[in-house]
Amino acid sequence: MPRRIPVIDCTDLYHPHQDVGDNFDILAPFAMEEIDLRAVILDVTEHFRRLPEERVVQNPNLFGTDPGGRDPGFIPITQCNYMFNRHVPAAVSPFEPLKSPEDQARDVPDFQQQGIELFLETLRAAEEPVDVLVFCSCRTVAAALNREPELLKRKVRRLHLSIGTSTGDMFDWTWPSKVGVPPAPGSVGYVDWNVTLDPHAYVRLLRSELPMSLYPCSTENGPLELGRHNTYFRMMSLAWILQMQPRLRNYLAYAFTKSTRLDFLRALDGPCPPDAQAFFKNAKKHRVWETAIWLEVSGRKLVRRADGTCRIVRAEEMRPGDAVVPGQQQNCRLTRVDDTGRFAFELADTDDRVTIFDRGEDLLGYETAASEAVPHWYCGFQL
Ligand SMILES: [Ca+2]
Repeated sequence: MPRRIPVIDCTDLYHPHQDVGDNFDILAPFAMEEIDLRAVILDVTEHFRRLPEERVVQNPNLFGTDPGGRDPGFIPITQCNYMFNRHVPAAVSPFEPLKSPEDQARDVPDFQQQGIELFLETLRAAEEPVDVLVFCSCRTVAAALNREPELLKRKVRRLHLSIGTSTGDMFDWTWPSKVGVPPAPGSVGYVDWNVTLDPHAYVRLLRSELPMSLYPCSTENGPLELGRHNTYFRMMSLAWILQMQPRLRNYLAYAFTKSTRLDFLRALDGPCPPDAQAFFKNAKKHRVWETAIWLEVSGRKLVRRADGTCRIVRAEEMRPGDAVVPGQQQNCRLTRVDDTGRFAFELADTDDRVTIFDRGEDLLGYETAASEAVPHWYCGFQL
């Protein structure tokens, strides 16, 4: 058994889901035996808890039509702990954005400080530096950094930020009021969703001295465009989920169909509900931003085999003739970070303190490979 990689996973995982991709993605660190998942920070934004008529402040950059009525994803995390027989702790972030990049969030209710405390406690207890993955806002990590900068300097091996916009001249441009997100393709200067959730927090981390790998979600045209430096790809079918290990399949059925069953652990046993079977058979699209991060952290590779099939494999599973599909981190230098979370970068040869995802120019090749390999990877997950 190789060294297990200690990880803290920050995710805006909700129940019922806001982006079901987070419910989908959290299976990966539980399932990969080389990943030692030490804690989950549930990133919560009050906007998505409230019903539309309850929202005092309308942020035009977040879905105004979002139905709200959800809570942090304790149910999916409990389901994962139950299925994988683990006791990974989870705690919530503050519910509102930081008020400045220096904010320590000490004025929020105690309940909402638990994520920051869990994050700091997990680092203190770690015998070696930890990889910190952020698939949401940077609120908890930034507040923790503001509280204990020396601790993070010693105990964070690297930040992996699945956030941001990869390209474009986006500076000195402000949102017109009443512009919804995501804006139509072609609109100028899209600021990524996870940045919008908490701009000060992202700016704080970008301007910090911590080692970090950047995995932008969006291009300047939005989150649903394939670009050289963003991680997005589409899967065109979910029928393969019906081939997964039955409990894992039922977990995804519960999440995707927003099941209202109160016996949320028993719901993982037994056959797949008919409505979920129909949903998976008919689903035509699933959006993914997270795979590149897990490949980087685990050291696994996305390969195209000699026979043309694409798989996610461990280094020792590589075969002669396997070609690694481009999608690695490249050293870079941040040349500008503005107060809204926009950044500019240039690729650099030497310093690897900051790196950025780079999948080259064959964007459809990456999507084809990833959308074939991820289902095989997930169907191999065992309990
Ligand atoms: Ca997310």
